[in-house]
Amino acid sequence: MAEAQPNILFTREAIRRRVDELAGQISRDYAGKELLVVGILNGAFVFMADLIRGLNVPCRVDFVRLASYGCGSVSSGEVRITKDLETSLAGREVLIVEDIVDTGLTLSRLVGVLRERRPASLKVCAFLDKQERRRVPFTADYVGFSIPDRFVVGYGLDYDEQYRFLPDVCVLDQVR
Ligand code: PRP
Ligand code: 7HP
Repeated sequence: MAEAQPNILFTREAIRRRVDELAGQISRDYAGKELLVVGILNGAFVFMADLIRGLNVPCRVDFVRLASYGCGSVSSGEVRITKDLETSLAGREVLIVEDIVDTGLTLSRLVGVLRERRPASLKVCAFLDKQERRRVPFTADYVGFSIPDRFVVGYGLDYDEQYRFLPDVCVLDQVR
């Protein structure tokens, strides 16, 4: 079978404009405060790098890596931290940055775990949101783009660890 060809859904220019808007909104919401921006590895690293460079408030960064348990391609909703944060969250304004919310399992679980660490506030900024795919209720505080149920790659998002380097977000529907 021919290899799947990615088709552009969001160009790098459209992404830049939207990320700048998000950074402006976040800067206004956190004016006078210092943020701790927590990126979820691996997918969020490209978005997070652009987002923090648009902020007008001071921020620290840290990263967490998660592994989800499941049977085949079906997630059980159990999420294990395989690389934990190195920063205490107690009393800090924490913003989790994620590349995509799909079933909602990853973020609903992570938010629960991090809330127990007593941050002053805890919000989520997701670059993409696939609401049709939710298996648990989850609403991000900031969303770059809502998208339909299409498999997308690029701008940090992968298929089997490929395509993360693409500067545009592309649809790769043939993989599902
Ligand atoms: C992907 C994506 C999100 C998660 C969203 O991570 O980056 O973290 O799935 O899915 P959910 O809402 O259904 O839980 P993945 O485990 O593929 O790791 P990656 O970030 O390294 O690509
Ligand atoms: C995870 C994920 N990773 C890459 N592209 C998508 O469309 C995805 N949905 N959930």
